[in-house]
Amino acid sequence: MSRRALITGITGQDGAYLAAFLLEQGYEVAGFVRRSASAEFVGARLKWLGIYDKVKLIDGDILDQASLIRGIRDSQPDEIYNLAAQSFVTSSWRQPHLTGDVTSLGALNVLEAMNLERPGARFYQASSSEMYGLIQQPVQTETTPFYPRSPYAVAKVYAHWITINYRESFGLHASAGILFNHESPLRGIEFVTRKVSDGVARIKLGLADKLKLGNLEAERDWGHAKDYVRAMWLMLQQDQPEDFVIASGRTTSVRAMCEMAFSHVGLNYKDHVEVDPQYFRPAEVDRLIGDPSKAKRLLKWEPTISVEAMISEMVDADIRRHSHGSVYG
Ligand code: NAP
Ligand code: F7E
Repeated sequence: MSRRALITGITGQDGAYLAAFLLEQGYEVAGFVRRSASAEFVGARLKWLGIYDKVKLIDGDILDQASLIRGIRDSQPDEIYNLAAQSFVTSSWRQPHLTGDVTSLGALNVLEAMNLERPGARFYQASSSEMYGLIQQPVQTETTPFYPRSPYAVAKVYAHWITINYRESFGLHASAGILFNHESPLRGIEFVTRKVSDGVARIKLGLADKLKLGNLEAERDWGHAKDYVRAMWLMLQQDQPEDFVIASGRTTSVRAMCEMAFSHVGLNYKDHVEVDPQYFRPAEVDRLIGDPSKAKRLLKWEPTISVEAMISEMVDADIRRHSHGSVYG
């Protein structure tokens, strides 16, 4: 009999790639979808990957405990991946309370529902490198202290520790993956890599001339979402639940990423990028770089897609998207 997985956040970037990966492994895949007045746009990423009809979508909101309990009872999952979050850092200052509810207490709601209905299942929590914030060590590992710098990151610290607490309190097989930034053509347009790939495509096609960005000196350890969802699954295949840093081990500035994206289509970013202070953050995370040694050693996980290859793929996808007028490629 095939194994069953349940994903919160299945309509997001990672949820879509994870669903595709699990289907390839032979899983039955279900995911929670919250009510939207624009139902025709729900599941656009799943459609782009050609798997919309292969997954079971269950009505549920991470803030609605009863819907989580019902969904877990009905789908009887062997593995539960908690990816749902208000995940855009900038929005977390504009909607701090909502971010706290969804991103921190949402994780608690899923853990509680699992503990009540399916305590033998395995649980994955989507923790984030944003928790390191004002970095306390030059290269961040599983033991580096956290110093969160946004309401989003503070909420993720709660979700991270409540996952560990439920593992230690109730013996749940619950693991947290501390994932560094990962991107793809399915990345939301508000995040900087996708904003840049979309901007490059528009400029190349003559639809725009300038791209306004914030802090070009920020540095991130970027990888590809396809590689990172594989790591989530590998964590749940371990006999013992544990927490892992998933990163490439290399950091790139926003400026250097712009240079990669524009030069891919023969343009110079200096001719098009303008700094606009409206995109500066109240508190910035200047530099992140992760050490994935533990994941390499225990999970045998390795990233396979470089930041250059990923940015080129994203620019090409956005050029196709603008040429064909489709949402995702
Ligand atoms: P994303 O594209 O923003 O997707 C977020 C998902 O959460 C969407 O499916 C969204 O549904 C869902 N969601 C939001 N509020 C919800 C609610 N109240 N009830 C149910 N579902 C809700 O994020 P992502 O990039 O795939 O990231 C996945 C997870 O990993 C997130 O928890 C994120 O914080 C974390 N993370 C991401 C990165 C990264 O670099 N991508 C790194 C570390 C950690 P709608 O489609 O309805 O909005
Ligand atoms: O910003 C700078 C910005 O919004 C990256 C989420 O998935 O990864 C993501 O969070 C950097 C920041 O991602 C613009 O100031 C400059 O320093 O792409 P981002 P993020 O904030 O790192 C972590 C791991 C998560 O967990 C989150 O969920 O780029 N930047 N100019 C800009 N950023 C944006 N968005 N837009 C700009 O115009």
